[in-house]
Amino acid sequence: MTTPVMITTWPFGLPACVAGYSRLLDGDTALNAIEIAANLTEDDPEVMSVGTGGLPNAEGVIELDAIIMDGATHAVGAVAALTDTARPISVARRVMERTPHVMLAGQNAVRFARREGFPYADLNTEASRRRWEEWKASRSAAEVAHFDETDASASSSALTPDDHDTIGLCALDRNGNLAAGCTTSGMAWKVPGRVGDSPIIGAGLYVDNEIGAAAATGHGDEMMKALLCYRVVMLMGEGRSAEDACIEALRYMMRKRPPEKFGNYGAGIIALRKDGTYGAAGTLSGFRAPDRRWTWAVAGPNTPELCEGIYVAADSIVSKLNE
Ligand code: SD4
Repeated sequence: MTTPVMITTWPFGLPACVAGYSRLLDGDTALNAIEIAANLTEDDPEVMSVGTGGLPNAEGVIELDAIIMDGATHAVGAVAALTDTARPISVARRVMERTPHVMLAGQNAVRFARREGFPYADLNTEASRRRWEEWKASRSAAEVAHFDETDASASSSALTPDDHDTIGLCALDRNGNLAAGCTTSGMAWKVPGRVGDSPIIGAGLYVDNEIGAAAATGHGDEMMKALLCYRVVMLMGEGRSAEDACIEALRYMMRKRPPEKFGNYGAGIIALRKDGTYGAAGTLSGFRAPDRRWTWAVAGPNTPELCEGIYVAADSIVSKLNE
């Protein structure tokens, strides 16, 4: 019997982490734990970056990206730019289980969801609509996920902690099987039709049941250029610890796309190895504002807890930021 573990991105992921972990303790599969946990966050209107109540695109429409991957079968399902439908990760799971395909997008993903019994849902809440109206009136510039001021002491006035944060989840069940999920409303005020890294296999997540799992959050347009999660899992396969693999993958990304040159973007990855050890890392850029720390959640035998960092720059590793 394997000791179960569940990890998620961000503090708002903690309740989902705990809920998923309790399913794992009950003997449920990693795949079910991921879906149930992700649904909890997707249904929470207070989380304005995932599912219902997420921040909309530039036209005020909420477009959701989600993916789920089952280590036991190496199967994967995803939806991109899904509108008017709650629980996108469950639609993604149906894509995985009921079609021969990996991803459905846009209006045909919506049609598929309806056929599978997912009803129409107005995803906007009063708060998400108000935020969009405010943005529309001001059209303030810095509305891109995890771009931060170059001055480490400055907090971007346009960013708040709830602007854009994907929940990424990794789980290890009692049978030693891994699964992962990733679900988001993506960048607020994005160009309609824009799809981020989250629903892309290898970018938003990756699982190899013999090695481990990884899931990501941050500036998807940059992160997907490095296929971060695939890279993390392959590095763990070479014997790296989860944390080392995350650090190395982020360094690769920053060598290819230096934040100083391409915008001070942020990226964070969580990783869980087959042996139950786990770790994470985030970029120093994009996550150094006082209100935007890289924090992730773990539920395991001696937890749940929130962990901060570690932070990676091209030339340094910082385990924690000074207050
Ligand atoms: C995206 N990666 O759509 C997502 C946004 C995100 O934390 O993760 N924000 O690019």
